Amino acid sequence: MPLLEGSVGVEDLVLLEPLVEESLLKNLQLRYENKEIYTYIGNVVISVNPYQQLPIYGPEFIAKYQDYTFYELKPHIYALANVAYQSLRDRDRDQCILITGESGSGKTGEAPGWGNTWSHLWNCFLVSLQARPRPDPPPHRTSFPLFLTPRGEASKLVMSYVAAVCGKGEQVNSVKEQLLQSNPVLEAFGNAKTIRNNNSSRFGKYMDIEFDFKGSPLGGVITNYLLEKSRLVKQLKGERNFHIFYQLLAGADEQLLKALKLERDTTGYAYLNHEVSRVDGMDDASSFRAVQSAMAVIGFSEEEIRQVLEVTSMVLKLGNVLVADEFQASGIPASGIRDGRGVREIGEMVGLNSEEVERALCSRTMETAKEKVVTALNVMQAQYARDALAKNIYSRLFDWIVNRINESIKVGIGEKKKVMGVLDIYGFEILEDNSFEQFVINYCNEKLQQVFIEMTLKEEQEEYKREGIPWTKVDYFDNGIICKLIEHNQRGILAMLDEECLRPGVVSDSTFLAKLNQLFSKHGHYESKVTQNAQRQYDHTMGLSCFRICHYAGKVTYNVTSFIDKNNDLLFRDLLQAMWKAQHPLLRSLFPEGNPKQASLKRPPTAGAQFKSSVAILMKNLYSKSPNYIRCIKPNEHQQRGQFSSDLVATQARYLGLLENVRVRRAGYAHRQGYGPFLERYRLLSRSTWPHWNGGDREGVEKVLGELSMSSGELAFGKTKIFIRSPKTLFYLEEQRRLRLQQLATLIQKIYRGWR
Ligand code: AD9
Ligand code: MG
Repeated sequence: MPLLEGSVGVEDLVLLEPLVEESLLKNLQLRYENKEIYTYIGNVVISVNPYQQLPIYGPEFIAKYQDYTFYELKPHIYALANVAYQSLRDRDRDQCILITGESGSGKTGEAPGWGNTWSHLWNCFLVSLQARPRPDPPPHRTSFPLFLTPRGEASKLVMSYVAAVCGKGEQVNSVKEQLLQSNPVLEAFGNAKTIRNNNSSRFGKYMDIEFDFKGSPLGGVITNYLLEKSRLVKQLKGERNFHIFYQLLAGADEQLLKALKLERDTTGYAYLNHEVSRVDGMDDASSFRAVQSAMAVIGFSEEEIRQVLEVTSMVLKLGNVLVADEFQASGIPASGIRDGRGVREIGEMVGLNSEEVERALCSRTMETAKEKVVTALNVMQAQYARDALAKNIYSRLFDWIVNRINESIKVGIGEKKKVMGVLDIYGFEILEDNSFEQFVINYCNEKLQQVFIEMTLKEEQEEYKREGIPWTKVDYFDNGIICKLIEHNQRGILAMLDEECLRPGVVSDSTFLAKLNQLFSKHGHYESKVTQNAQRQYDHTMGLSCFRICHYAGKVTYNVTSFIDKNNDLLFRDLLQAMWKAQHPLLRSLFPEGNPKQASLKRPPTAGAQFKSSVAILMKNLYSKSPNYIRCIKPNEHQQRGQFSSDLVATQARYLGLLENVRVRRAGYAHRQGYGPFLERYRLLSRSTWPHWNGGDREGVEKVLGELSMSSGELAFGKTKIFIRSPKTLFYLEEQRRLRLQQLATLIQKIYRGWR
């Protein structure tokens, strides 16, 4: 199947010839233009966002993909979901599906009536549980002569399993419903309109879906990563705050608005960007009702929903708390709340003394062993404290919501379960100005790349072992050195950052950078102005406050400004204690460390340390499962159908390591297929197996390949599969098959004419 003019390109990039970036892009483009948005690299699915509804989804398609093996139908995520699900159910192997790609590439978001990777996967799992008769032959086989339709072996396993599932349908349905309804809730609180995507997930999500031994869903566990809380207090031009604020203001009835002390008009709120309050195609008011009912389905009580909305509205109102200059009697600048109404309303809603809130916002208490010293904050510091408080409350609320959902969907201890993990996480990021957030996101991607290479190789190795075929060593770029540069416990960049955050004395972003420059001056993957100058390299693009890391996907320059602050992520103790004193049960529960009795002198872990440990847990989790990959690609910057920007796709292909992926896949045996499907496809090439063959599948394949006089080094006969080393051999087989089909078609026409 080489790339042919007028064709739709190769379905599997393993078959690409020649294997270079240009041909890879051309192939994806050709397919995209033909509305073929999915392409394989072996068992990896590449998905290019179509930005239009394609008629390739829904129960019929799911049913079709359930009935055929991976390579029998056109590439599709249903095929991947099906393999993962069957492997989980029938081979008892826990699975994980890793969906990566940059913002807007099609990992999660939901447009009305459209689809996306996450929701298609979901539908696929859920429909997998419904019985249906075996469908007609697959669509892209219908042009084949009739006698080439696949054998009709109905899967007894599936049927017996489905029968069992149907027996306790009600319970299964309620679990499915709860799992499904977690999406609108998380999206309301964790998604926002950005310039790149109207419904962008501003957090990473990993969800373990747990099944019983028969494959029925039991429940799940969601883990969230790094909510972009800076969005809460400031949004870029053309972007919005998290959806929930707009949904609440548009959808709440008058009574609720009054209870929450809110005005409907979004322009009245400092934390909401005034130039965009509405998003095309999004109905905030009806989304609000959907979120409320989703929360109810998940099991939030009315009281809990009310409290969540109260805290949400408190955060919104905090943004309107005006801090103004004041002067102490001594003339030292201080700050005070200008219009006390906002603080009073907040106080009334969450049961807080407004004077206490004002004190906590405008001053800071330093405690030593002997005394307490209260210092006044100036306006800048007080505004900073207010915003820090709002961000802190919101991100804790988000964590609380995730935990609350988990409580509802968790599976009882002791129940034996099989697990399907689905990871939807931000892809590699290179922005114009890269900060701490990009640094940790890219660190996570570096780790995922490591998992990807190691697991792909491991998976290959295991498959060879299973099939009794000798393993050939594969050379690849090991990015362990970059991971170590960032995460090494004593000498990694994150450790250095923590050390600087904890060091007494004057610390700043520049002392942190100086430390890095000293430590990594000779590191092959680290650069800065200082290390460049030392090597007499003069690079005008490198700023004085920057360092650069040569990631596996490319070089990224990070500006260290605010690294210390963002890593510290500290909230003054006065604010913690004030929140804990609230009579509002939910708000109070978000700040347990505000309880003076529980306040420990131990510092809470830094943002970097927390992220590193959650990445470590994620990696451990992924390593314990069989991986399945969906690599999402955004074809253009304008969210437009039909546009394919080669430059943009080239960058993403590099970040996703697609060429490396194809190389690894091709290094051993480029192609493998079960004997049954292989024989079905090629048996017309041998007189022994065509038109009738009564022997076993493996002997049949031996006969076909024997007659074609293949070189023995090209093939390996595994226990259940045939392995083909080079793509050329497969091209040859395909070509022979095409010629033979032509011959047969001509023959049929002749016979048909003869009959007439
Ligand atoms: V982000 O990292 O959360 O900012 P995602 O999740 O990668 O990003 P998303 O799934 O939100 O992107 O997709 C963006 C938009 O593309 C969706 O809102 C849909 O309008 C559109 N989309 C994505 N996938 C498909 C699809 N398979 N068919 C049709 C799609 N439209
Ligand atoms: Mg998303």
